[in-house]
Amino acid sequence: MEQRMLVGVTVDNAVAVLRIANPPVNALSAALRSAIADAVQQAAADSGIRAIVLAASGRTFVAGADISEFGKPPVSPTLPEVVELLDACPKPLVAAINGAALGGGLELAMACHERVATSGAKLGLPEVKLGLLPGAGGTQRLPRLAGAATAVAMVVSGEPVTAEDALRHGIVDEAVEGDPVPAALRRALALADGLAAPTRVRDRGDRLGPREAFEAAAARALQRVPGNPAAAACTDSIRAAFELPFDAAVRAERDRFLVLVKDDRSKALRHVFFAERAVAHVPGLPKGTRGREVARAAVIGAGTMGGGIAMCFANAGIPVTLIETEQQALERGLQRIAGNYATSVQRGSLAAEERNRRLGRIEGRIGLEHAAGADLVVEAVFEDLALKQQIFGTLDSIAKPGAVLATNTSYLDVDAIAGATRRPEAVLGMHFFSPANVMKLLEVVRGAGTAPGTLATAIELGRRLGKVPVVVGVCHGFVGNRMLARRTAQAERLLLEGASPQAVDAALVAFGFRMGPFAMADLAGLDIGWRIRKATGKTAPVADALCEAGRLGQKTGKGYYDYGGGGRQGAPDPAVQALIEAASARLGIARRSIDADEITERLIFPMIDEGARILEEGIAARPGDIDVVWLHGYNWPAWRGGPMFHGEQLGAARIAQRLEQHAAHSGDASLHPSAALSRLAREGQGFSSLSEAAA
Ligand code: 3H9
Repeated sequence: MEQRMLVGVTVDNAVAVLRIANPPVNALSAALRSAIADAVQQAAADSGIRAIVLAASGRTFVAGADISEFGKPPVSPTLPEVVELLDACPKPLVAAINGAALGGGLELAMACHERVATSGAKLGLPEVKLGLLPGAGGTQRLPRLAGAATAVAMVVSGEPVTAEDALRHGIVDEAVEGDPVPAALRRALALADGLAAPTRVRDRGDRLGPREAFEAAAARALQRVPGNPAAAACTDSIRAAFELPFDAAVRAERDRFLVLVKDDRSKALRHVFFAERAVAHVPGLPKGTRGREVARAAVIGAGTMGGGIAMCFANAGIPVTLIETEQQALERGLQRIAGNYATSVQRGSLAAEERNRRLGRIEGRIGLEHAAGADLVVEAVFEDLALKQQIFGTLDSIAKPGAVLATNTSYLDVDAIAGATRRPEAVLGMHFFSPANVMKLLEVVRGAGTAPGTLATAIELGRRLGKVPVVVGVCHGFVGNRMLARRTAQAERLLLEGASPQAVDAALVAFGFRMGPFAMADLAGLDIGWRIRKATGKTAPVADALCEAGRLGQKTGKGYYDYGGGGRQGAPDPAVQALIEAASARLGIARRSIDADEITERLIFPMIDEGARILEEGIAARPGDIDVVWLHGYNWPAWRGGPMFHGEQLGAARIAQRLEQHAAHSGDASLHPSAALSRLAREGQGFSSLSEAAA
C-alpha cells in the first residue's frame, strides 16, 4: 500500500510514467527503493508497455540516498541493486529531472538510457561533502557521460552543475523549460521505435577522454583538498574506469564506499548535515510564524562590525542607513566599506558594476533619527550597557511601529537592553561574527520578552543575508563566546605552566583548526580582549603584559609572535618567552614540560564542559546547535562534527575523568567538571539528555 504511494504509475501512449513521491526531497529510503524496483519490474513485464519514464513529483527529482540510513544495517534492495535493475531494464528508460538530481538521485538517472532535465535543475554527486564517494555506480557512469576529467572535478568538489552545463558535458540529452516529462515521453517513444536497443551508459567507454587529461584534472582537484581521504577515494575510483572492466570497477567503488561510511569523519559530516538543518526548527516558535518583511534596514555604529553588517544588507539587495554620531567616524566607516569592496573587485571576485550597486544601497547619516524609516535596526556600537540602553531608549521613541530592534552585543544582557524600551517584544540580539560580511554564523539571541514574530524576522532575514541563524538564550557571551572564554583561559594558563605559544597553536592546528588561539589573537588584535577585560574587571597576566608592552598583534608588528619579517607568518620571539616566564614567577606557578595531548584536552574539554552547562540551562536547544555555532563562527573542523559531537564520541565519563586529572595536576580549579557533565558521566547519558531535560 505504502509502496504504491511512494511511486505513482500512469500510462501515456504505452509509456509507463513512474512518479517518485517521497517528500520533502524524495530521498531514497528503503521503502522508496523497494517501490521503485517493483514499479520498474512491473512495467518491464507488462506487454502493453513499450518504454518507461522515471520522474518525480514535488520540488525536486531525487536528493540522493537517505542519509539517515547510513550506519544502519543495509536493507535490500540496496541502492546499487536498484541501479543495476534500471541498467538491465530491457525497455527504453528515460529520466525526467526537475529540481535536483544529487548523489544517488543522479546515479539513478545515469542508469537510464537517456536524461531530460528542466532548465536550471542542479545535477551533481555531492557525496564527498559527507566524507563519502558515490557508491551506486556514479564514479563509473559520470566519466562515461561527461569524460573522466570533468567527472573528477565534479566528484572531488561535490559541486553540482546546472541542466545547461550538464547538457554541454553530455550528462543529459536535453534541457527543457518547465515540466521535463513531455520531452522524456517523446524520447522514450523514439527509443522504443528505434531499430536497435538503446545504448547503456556502461557501454560508453568512448567518452572517457584521454587518461592524461584525467590525471591532470585529478591532481588539480586534489590539490584543493589535501589530505581528504574521501576525495582521494573518489579519484582512485574514477581512475578504475581506465583500468578495470565496468562491473569490477563498480564493485571496487562499493568496497571503498563501505570503508568510508564507517569512518568517523563521514559520521561527523553527516551529523553536520542534519545539525545544520535542525537549527531551522526552533523550539517554542509556533509553526508557520511569519517574520516582518525587511525592505529597509539601519545599522547604528560605523565601526568594523557595523560596517561589515551594513555590507551584509547591501550584498543581499537591502537598502541600509549607516548611522554615526560624528561625520569623521562615518566617513572612516564608509571608506573602510569602499576599501573592502575595492579589494574584492581587484581580486576579481566582484564585478565593478555590482560593487557600485552595493555601495549605492548604503547611505551614511548622522543622528539616530535616520533609523525612523527602517523595518529593522541593528545596533553595533561599543560594548557599554549604559550606552546601548540609551540608544534603545531613543530608538523606542522614533522607530516605526513593529520595527525589529536588534543589538549586536557579543556578551551583554539583551533583556537589560530591551528593558530600556517600551517594546521588549520587538527587541532581540543579532550577534554577527567578525568579519561580519564573511562569517556565516548569526547567533539570534531570544530575550525574555522577544515576540515570536520578532524572532521569525531575524531568522528569515539571517537566511536572506546568507547566514546560518542559530537561536540562543540570554547569558554572558551566549553560546560561542561563552565557550571560547573557557578555551582562552586555558590557553593563557598553559603558557604560565610552561607551554610555548607555538606549542599551543600547533596542538590546535593538529586537531584541525586553521589557526591556533595565539596566531588568531594576533590577527584579530589583542586590544579588543584587553578592553573587555578592563571593562569587566578581569585579568590575563600574559595577554595584559603584551598589551602593556604595546604588542597588540599583527597591526603593531608584534604580539605573541614577531611579524618583523613582514607578512602574516609570525616568528617565535624570545622577548615573549621572557615575559611569560616572568609572569609565571610572579604568580608562583612552577613551569614544566606539557605534552601536545594535554594541551589539546585542556583547550577542548573545558569547552565541552561549558557546552553541557549551556544545554542544562536551555541557552542552546540541542547539542547540534552548539556544533553549528562552532562550525560557522569559529571554523571548527567540519570533519570533527563540532565540540558536542566530539564530546559525544569520547563520552562524558572520559572527559570528566580527564578534566579531574588535569585539575589535580595543574592546580587549576576551573578545570573541575561541572555538575552537568559529572551527572552525565555518572549516569552514562548523552548530551542530548540535558537539552531534553531543559525543554
Ligand atoms: C548518496 O546519495 C550516496 C550514494 O551515492 C550511494 C549510496 C549507496 N537524506 O536541505 P533542505 C532532508 S549520499 C535524508 O532543508 P533545501 C533534510 O534533512 C546523498 N534527508 O532543503 C530536511 O529535513 P527537515 C547525496 C534529507 O530545499 C529536508 O530534507 N545527496 C536528504 O534547502 C529538506 O532539506 C546529498 O548530499 C537526504 N539525502 O535543499 C544531497 N536531503 O525538513 C543532500 C535532504 O526535517 N540534500 N534531507 O529538516 C541537499 O543538498 C538539499 O536537501 C537539497 C534541497 C538541495 C536537495
